[in-house]
Amino acid sequence: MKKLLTLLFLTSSVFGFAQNLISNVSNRNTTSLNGVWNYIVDPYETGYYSFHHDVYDKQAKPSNAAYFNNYHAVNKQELVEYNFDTSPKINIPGDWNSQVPELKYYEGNVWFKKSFDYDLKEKKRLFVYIGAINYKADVYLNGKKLGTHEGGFTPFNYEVTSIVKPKDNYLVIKVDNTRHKEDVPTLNTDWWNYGGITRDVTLIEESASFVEDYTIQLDKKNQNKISGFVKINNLNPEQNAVTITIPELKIKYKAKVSPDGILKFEIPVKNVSYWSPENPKLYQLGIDFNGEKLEDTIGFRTIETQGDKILLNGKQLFLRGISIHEENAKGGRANSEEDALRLLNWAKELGCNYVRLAHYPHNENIIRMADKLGLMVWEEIPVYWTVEFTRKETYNNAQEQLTAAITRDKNRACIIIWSMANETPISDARNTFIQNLVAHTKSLDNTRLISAALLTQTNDGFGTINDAIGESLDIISFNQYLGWYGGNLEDAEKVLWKTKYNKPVIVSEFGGDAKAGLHGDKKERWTEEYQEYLYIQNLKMIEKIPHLSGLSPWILVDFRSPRRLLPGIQDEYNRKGLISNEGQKKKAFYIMRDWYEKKKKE
Ligand code: GCB
Repeated sequence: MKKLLTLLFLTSSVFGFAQNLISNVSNRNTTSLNGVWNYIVDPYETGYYSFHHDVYDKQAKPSNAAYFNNYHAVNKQELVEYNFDTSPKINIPGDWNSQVPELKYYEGNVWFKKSFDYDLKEKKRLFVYIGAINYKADVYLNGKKLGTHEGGFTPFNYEVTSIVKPKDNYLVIKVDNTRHKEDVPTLNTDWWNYGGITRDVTLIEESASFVEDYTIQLDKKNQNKISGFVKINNLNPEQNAVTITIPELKIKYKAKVSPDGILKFEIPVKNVSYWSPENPKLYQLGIDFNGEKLEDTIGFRTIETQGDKILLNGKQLFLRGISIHEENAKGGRANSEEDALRLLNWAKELGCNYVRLAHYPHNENIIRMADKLGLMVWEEIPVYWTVEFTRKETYNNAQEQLTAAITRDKNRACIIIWSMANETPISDARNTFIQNLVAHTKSLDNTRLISAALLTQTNDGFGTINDAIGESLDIISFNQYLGWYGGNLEDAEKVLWKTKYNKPVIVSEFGGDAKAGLHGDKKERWTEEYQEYLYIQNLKMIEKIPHLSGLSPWILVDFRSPRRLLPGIQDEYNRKGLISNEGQKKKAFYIMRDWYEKKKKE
């Protein structure tokens, strides 16, 4: 067994890939490594490359100069040019831009170190789980490389069973948030490139064989059946019995896991109280395996389209939404439950039953909070504007981010839509890229709807939605900015929309900037009155869009963006929020709230 684990570890460290993702971390036996970490800003990657640019972690002989070795001089004569323990401190999780004033604009390399003790009992296994690092992470424990991970908004984990010691472990992570054309996202985004370890770092302790992942959902075609799988990590064929319990539904289902470690199941159910915004019912679930119980709270609902309608639990509904970026009250990356409540309570106040979490997978806390509060969710990956659609590695990167998001969140009833992309320019390569993502999503989860925020054209008083990728999507979503990037607000009502698809339509974005507290004429840009008028006029037009099934105006709260530089007005904030970053509601907030109030009564 130990040999097998060592082999597994060696394989992963040689190739440096993240291992199978462990899901439902918050209900496992964990130790948090959040808190104060030391950091070293390393613009020249001095701790990673020798002076002739050889990579230290590929050299046979460990170098004391490599930062991941966390070396300390043994006498006063020795030359060592770094020291984590006397380096500055930072809070993890947290981006460096909002915590360290000198690093506000920094894009590059920073090393982080956390020391800890851990008493791992015989036969137990230990994993390091990292919620997200933006963008690239090289992770080392006690000088050994665990792997490299790319993608700023998805979790990953590594087994450290054979490396961890009872005392003085040092976890060292090199984080690089340099932007590259071939990455996902690419060079250009309308949000701040917050760098750092932006989500929780957790140690997970497990037995030799354990429940790594599972899915449990109402069957898409039969509401009297729950189906899914349980996946065991390192199955021992002698101990293969799993029991799934949902006491409130009187379910106690026992079965044996097949030798490949997977149990596929279908369980009949009766009298389910379906999850919905009005009734966000979550059931207590238990998965017993080898004398250990993994718990979760899970809601059951169906989501489907029929012609141009969206049906939740068989009933038509309108998505009263709002778009949200993952930003906290201080202008940094959000992560905590408190951050989630701040944003989602505002969405509720606006009258929403739905949120678009743009433009990348948000943290798990906000997803779980939406599940509890009864807010349906659109989850997205950062295939934003342009990426290198013809490049295979770029596709693989996008697909990996999608896989991690689905693996983490597939048991949350709140998630109803997986979004593949935002405002991507039409080309054959882009179509293939998105079609492949759609096929991949369906292979992992066939219970939810698939969409992408598309671009449209408005000509001669007509708006047309004719992007060919619509064929592959369940919902036709598009962003449009009439009265902000073009078009005449007075005439908004006269603009008529046409689409060739008999599918539900969502206006995934519309809006305009206003500086909270700036007042003037409705024709004066940046004033609250302009934004208010823009909402009034856009809503008159939107009401008439054929097949309209929902909206997510852009955006709930003003957010930081390096593209928004107008002094005295934008000051590095995109001001399209209905609420300012300081929490002040703008006039348009009330227009949208009243419209949703009216919509509720229809
Ligand atoms: C868009 C993008 C969004 C931008 C927004 C804007 O179409 O999808 O990320 O922030 O426009 O404010 O221009």
